[in-house]
Amino acid sequence: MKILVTGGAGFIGCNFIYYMLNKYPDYEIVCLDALTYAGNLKSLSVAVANPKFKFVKGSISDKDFVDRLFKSESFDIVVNFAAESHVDRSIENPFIFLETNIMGTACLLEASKKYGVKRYHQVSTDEVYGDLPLDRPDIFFTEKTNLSASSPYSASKASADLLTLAYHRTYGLPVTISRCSNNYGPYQFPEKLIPLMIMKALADESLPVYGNGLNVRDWLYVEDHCRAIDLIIHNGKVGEIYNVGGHNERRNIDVVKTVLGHLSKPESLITYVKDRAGHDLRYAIDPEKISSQLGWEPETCFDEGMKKTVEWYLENQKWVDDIKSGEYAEYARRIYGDS
Ligand code: NAD
Ligand code: TDX
Repeated sequence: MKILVTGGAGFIGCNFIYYMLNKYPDYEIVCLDALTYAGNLKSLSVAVANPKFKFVKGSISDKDFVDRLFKSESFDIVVNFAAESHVDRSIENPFIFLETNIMGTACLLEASKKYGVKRYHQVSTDEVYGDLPLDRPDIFFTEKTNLSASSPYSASKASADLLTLAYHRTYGLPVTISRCSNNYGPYQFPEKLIPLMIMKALADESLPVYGNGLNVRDWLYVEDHCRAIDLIIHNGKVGEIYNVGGHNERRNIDVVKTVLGHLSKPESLITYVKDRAGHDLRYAIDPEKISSQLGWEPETCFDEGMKKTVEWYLENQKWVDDIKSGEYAEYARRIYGDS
């Protein structure tokens, strides 16, 4: 079995690569990643030493390059993690999100069709459903919830989902889609809430909480997401969407206080700042389908996951310092050149 993992130098992709190399020592894994600001080759340093793993630098939006790669490698399965993933950046500059998340997905779908991959899996997000009201804790996103994206990021992800389903309906491409809630864990780029707050608390800097801090996110430890994707690509039904989440809703302010608690830092570091434009109020996944059909359940509870995450960041401060200094970007240029 040969699997293409795109975006594998990013947070969830690199966790997925380690998960798959450990679980399936006979599988070959090829990682395609453009090494944008969010891609870090150092996250894959252990994988690079594995003879079953290969790293290829390139963009999923480069149609000819993607075509050549698919022709030469004959992939059985494609798992597309590659994306511009940060909502705040999409508000600043939407166009790169459209280029990567929509056109990049189109290039992968086209090559998957042309070279007959057995499964194309699109890693999507619960943000495609928009948001839920704070005063209705009884309602959740199901796979049948209407698409209602709020940000350029989520609109680009929703577009990619529609394109993926269209390739199934029109060309018979064997696709699946997963829509997961907020992930946290090792290797997450420190622009996202949890690692940002860990790094700022460690430096005794103020912790910027958007608006009133009452927005709710549904947090899942990254390894549980990886296990869900593994189950879907092996046992999921072609043409289907699977929501992934562990019924772990938290208000942002409570997540930030949990981080401070783990680091024994004072709550006086919290600073309320201007709200995010179009800020989604609440995300909450109903995971009944993946649970009943594929037997998936989350294994890591929030307390344990947060403990492991904080410990990882404490033990890997050099990983973060290199990102901050831009050192890893220079390293990647040295290894792979500018192209
Ligand atoms: P990330 O930003 O940490 O990583 C994205 C990776 O994609 C980086 O390595 C980057 O270099 C690479 N990339 C970007 N543009 C590329 C291009 N044109 N060609 C090739 N590679 C490119 O993102 P993440 O948090 O790991 O998210 C991975 C996927 O999971 C995304 O599709 C995201 O929408 C989805 N997702 C994320 C979360 C979450 O909480 N982080 C939740 C649900 C779904
Ligand atoms: O400094 C901050 N202060 C703050 O209050 C940041 C960075 C975030 N927040 C808030 C905004 C959100 O309500 O915390 C919440 C989480 O923010 P992010 O970490 O930026 O995640 P979110 O916007 O919820 O999107 C994430 O989950 C779904 C990922 O970034 C997406 O890629 C994924 O699809």
